[in-house]
Amino acid sequence: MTPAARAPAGATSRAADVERGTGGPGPRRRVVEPDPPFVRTPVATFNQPWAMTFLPDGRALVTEKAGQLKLVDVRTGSVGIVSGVPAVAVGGQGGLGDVILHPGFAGNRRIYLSYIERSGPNYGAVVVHARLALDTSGGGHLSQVTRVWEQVPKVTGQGHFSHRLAFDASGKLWITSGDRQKFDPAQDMGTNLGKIIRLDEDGSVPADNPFFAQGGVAAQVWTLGHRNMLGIAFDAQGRLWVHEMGPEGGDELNLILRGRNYGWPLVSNGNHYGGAPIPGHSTRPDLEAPKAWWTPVIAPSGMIIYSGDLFPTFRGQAFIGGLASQALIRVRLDGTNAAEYRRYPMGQRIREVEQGPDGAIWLLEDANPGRLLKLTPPA
Ligand SMILES: [Ca+2]
Ligand SMILES: [Ca+2]
Repeated sequence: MTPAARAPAGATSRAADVERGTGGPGPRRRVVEPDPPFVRTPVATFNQPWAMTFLPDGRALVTEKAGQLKLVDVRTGSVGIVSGVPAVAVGGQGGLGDVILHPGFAGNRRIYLSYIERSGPNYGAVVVHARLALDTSGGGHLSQVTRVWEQVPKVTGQGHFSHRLAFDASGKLWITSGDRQKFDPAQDMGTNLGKIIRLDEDGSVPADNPFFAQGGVAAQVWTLGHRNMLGIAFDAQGRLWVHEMGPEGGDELNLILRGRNYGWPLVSNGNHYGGAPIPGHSTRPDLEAPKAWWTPVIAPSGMIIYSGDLFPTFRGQAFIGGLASQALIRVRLDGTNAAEYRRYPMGQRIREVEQGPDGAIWLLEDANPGRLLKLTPPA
């Protein structure tokens, strides 16, 4: 068994200096950061957990791929069940996916879920909202389940759904829609596969979307040319960052700009599986190149851009969970540039990264049992 918690042995002697700007003219302050800069504490376990989000009361919702929505009291580790989740098609990379709160959750109790739906031999991601009622025994129930979006068309196979969700500061709903391992749909505006989607909270299409005039599913599209995007986050300036899995090499972190084409499958900094070459991003300056990329791959599966107080030296940096890399990848964002800064081995595939209300960082392991880990500064 893994130890319950691991102290950063020799943290002081192996301390790494981290530079931090003072925000004004004058000498930069030197801030000493322990290495690693956090201790990890397991809090609960789940069956292949996929995503989590915190409620205003400090508890958290956790999705499990097999279709269960759980409510965890992170102070005690006790876990309850939220019933009323729609039937989910489980298999391959698909099942119950992301969970986020409506920006007005405190008043309307509305959450958003993504999951996979089957139609005959075909599959596709759908997004619904629902009203969450909590009971007094540590669980809850969903009602008024209402569909807001779906992948078009449903196709065979159970990979590359993406289906990560986020709200921006203006209340628009963002959805990552993967290429479903079908390649060409990412460049086909007759589908919403391989795209980043921007909608109003009820699923209607904002008239200022870049392809609104084309109608159909094209009107939903903000950007195209994407592969499999499992992390989406806004920075403090409102810039949208999305990471995507490359094929054999070429994982990407992209800065998302209105109406742009991010190249898949025309260009990639990786090759097809088996080695067949794909032209690199540098061959097509008309297509948006990633701000950071990884070969060998990290298999990025979830991301936050840190904004809390508990880790002052983390602010404004991205933290990405890695599946194949079994690591937490720390990326420095400098305006519109990005570069990996540190990599922390976690010994398990990391599926989800979340920031708690007190600034702690929370991770979900992609396993059964998969642990919920709390990362806090060393004492
Ligand atoms: Ca989350
Ligand atoms: Ca690309």
